[in-house]
Amino acid sequence: MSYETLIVETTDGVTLIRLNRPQALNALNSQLLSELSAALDVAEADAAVRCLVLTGSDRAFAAGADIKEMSTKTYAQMFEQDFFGASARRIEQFRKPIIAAVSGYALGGGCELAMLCDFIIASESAKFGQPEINLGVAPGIGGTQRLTRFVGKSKAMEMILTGRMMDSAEAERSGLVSRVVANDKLIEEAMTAATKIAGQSPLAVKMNKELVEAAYETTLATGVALERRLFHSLFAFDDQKEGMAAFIEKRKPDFKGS
Ligand code: DAK
Repeated sequence: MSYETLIVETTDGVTLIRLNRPQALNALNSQLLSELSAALDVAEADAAVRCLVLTGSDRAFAAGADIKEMSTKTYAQMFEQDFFGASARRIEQFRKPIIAAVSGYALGGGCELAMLCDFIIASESAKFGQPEINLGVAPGIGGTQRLTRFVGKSKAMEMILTGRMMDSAEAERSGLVSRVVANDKLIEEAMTAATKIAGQSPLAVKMNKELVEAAYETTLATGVALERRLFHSLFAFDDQKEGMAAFIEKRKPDFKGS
């Protein structure tokens, strides 16, 4: 499949997707988001793909939704087209892990896109923000909800109401990103993490992902009960026998996804 706004390559079970609209700092327009959904469909259907890395350029992960595309839209058009709704749901429902590797600006829809991924690795140059207030609007792909869950009410409220950006050190301190790496090591570090995930049991990976996601959607008691059930169910798979036998025999496991 070929794309105009993405560069997609797969190596050793990991698909690396690069947002590629450099002239607009990777601003998210309808074409880019529909190509991203198509690339996710391809990756979901391919059993050889076990993990994804989503990245941008050194200068920008994505500087937000494309303001030039959005500026003249009417309420009726936004509502009727369910603007960005389908693309956001496609990412939310993607079952394999996606790591966001963020350098430069991750603003507005770009920050929201990074937060839709399963975790974020940032480079030292990363800058996160929800500056929609400066345009007289509000975040529209979950920013008010997800940023608040990541960094707490006070910091989220300040960032969303003032449009202030957060640098990578602050983003790590406040729990928005899992870690910060040198600018020239970003892709290498993200690919190393993704390759590690790609070597695990794909069944166990999906169940672990679902369990961590459930922590945001359920009560503690319900989440813990779900975890116990899924833990039990993992004993139905050959991969559990293989993982534990490999430990006992002091060898590397060979997970088959069965
Ligand atoms: N959209 C379109 N073009 C953009 C852009 C954007 N978000 N950000 C940058 N560009 C373009 C610039 O217009 C410029 O293009 P030319 O003028 O050269 O043609 C080029 O990228 C380079 O940008 P600058 O010249 O501005 O570069 P600087 O280094 O000076 O500044 C900057 C970089 C990132 C600080 C600045 O470009 C900037 O402030 N950009 C806008 C950031 C922003 O406001 N982002 C939030 C956008 S609003 C919804 C879903 C989602 C959303 C809304 C609704 N629904 C589901 C309903 C999301 C909304 C947003 O994300």
